[in-house]
Amino acid sequence: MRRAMLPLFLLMTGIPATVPAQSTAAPPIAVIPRPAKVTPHAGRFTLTARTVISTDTRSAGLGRQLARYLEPATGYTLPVRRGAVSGNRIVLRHDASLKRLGDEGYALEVRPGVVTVRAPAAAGLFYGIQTIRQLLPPEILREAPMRGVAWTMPAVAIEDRPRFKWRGAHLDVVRHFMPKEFVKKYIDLLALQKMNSFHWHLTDDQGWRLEIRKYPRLTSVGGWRKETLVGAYTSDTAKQVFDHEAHGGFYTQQDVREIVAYARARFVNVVPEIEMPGHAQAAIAAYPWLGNAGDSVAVWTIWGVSQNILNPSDSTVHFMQDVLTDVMELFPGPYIHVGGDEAPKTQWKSTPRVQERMRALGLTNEDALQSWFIRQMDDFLTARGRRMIGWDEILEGGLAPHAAVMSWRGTSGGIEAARAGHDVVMAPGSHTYFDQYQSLDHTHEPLAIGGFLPLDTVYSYDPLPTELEPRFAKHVLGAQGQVWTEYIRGPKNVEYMAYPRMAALAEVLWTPLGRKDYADFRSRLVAHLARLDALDVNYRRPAPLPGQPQAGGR
Ligand code: TNX
Repeated sequence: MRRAMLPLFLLMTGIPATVPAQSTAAPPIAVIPRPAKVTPHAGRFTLTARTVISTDTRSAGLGRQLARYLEPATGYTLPVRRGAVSGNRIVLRHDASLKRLGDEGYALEVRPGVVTVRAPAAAGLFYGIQTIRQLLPPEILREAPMRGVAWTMPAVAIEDRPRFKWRGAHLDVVRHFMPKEFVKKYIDLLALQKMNSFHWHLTDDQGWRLEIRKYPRLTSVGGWRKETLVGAYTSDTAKQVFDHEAHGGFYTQQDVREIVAYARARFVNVVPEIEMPGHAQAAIAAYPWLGNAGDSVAVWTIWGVSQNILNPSDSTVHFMQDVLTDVMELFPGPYIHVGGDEAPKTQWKSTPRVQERMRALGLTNEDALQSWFIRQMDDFLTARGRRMIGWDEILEGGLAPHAAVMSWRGTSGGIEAARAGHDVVMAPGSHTYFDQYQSLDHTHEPLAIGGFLPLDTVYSYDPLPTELEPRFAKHVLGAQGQVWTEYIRGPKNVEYMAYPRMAALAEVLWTPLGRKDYADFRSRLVAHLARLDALDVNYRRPAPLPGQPQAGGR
């Protein structure tokens, strides 16, 4: 019944994209995000079966990665050799003299016969490789051999480095579970666009998706919900219709190790999110003593903000710290996200045990109690060399200086946090919530949560708020795009909501402010959409700009 409500084209999942015609409208250097400095030259480089990849000792692994990227579509198994080689070649070299380009910057020279990528660090070489993938025809990204394509790139000199260091994308795998293989594809796309942070929303009211060894019920019970609300949310229970289908799934620790290693090989850091004290009903369903209500609750089957939140007892604190112990073992990155958003205090107010606890801790209100709870996690993580990050509500009631803040309720939380000396990741709903509609005409769009966030609005975003005093700017690490999946039921729908908006955000985060230009982005997007076609990404075709032909290969 619920499926019948969707436009037909969304049901056509799994159908491979048609081979795009070689784009004619795209400019020759159609790289997204736009590089900091581009100097075109005459001539072209041609990749052949005899091209050799030449590396230094440290970049041998990246050389093999480049060879693996190029092999499926070309059918060439390019040799990777250490040291100097002659003939048609792609050269990867660490170069300390390019320190000014920073840890992620690179210099790329494409000349007839020779391509050279130089960078002061491995991440820069990796990004140079991503640029090479984009300078070649879009078909290079296909998984099957492509006959009759000339594998050439325009001669050019590029010097490039990112504007922001946190270039992120979030994915909610709770409201709808996303298979491991898709998570990898999602990460691959981020890397192609030089994004480097994947925020994995793993727990919430509607499910717990991460295996924790000590607490198996988190996944055996918390990993599944009985059914799911159909259609748009209504608070009128008489009008709520359910699909009567169990929904769930979780990632084993082995799955997580695999994904983290996969991301790491693509210079993407994985930030796991374990929600507390709110958005935790699935954990309470698995272990009812974590809650306040006494009687057991089920994994939630509707959307919104649940009243069931964790109790602030010592045993609950220890339980969540145990969870974080497994999380730290699985996720080696510096940041651990503890949620902290939307924790209604109704139950804490009406539960005598919680009120007693509050008084015993010398706290005057429930916000201070939440702050205390979060502090227990911060101390725990900080003592183990990690950094806590949470949604901007963690600012309310005070926050340890080391903690970082993700600003979602507009940018004011982020500004306040930066002024107070906290590092901040901007994630305002107004510009970075990709669960919103991409058109005002909803009749041709899949059901979404609401709102309207078109491509040009995403592109217009500047993570550095004009009202923030320059001396605090260093605290703005960057921004990220959110994909909440209440109304996004699977991979193809995720792609539809995330693309091409994620490509616009990638440019917001990488390209120097002075080089941002929406019309120019749109002309490069033509080639980029052909890349997404080659990768079988179910993007939403953007509305044509006035006076321009329809973009995209489909
Ligand atoms: C608010 S943003 C939430 C999520 C929802 C989202 C829907 C945030 C920290 N919490 O639980 O999925 O809105 O847009």
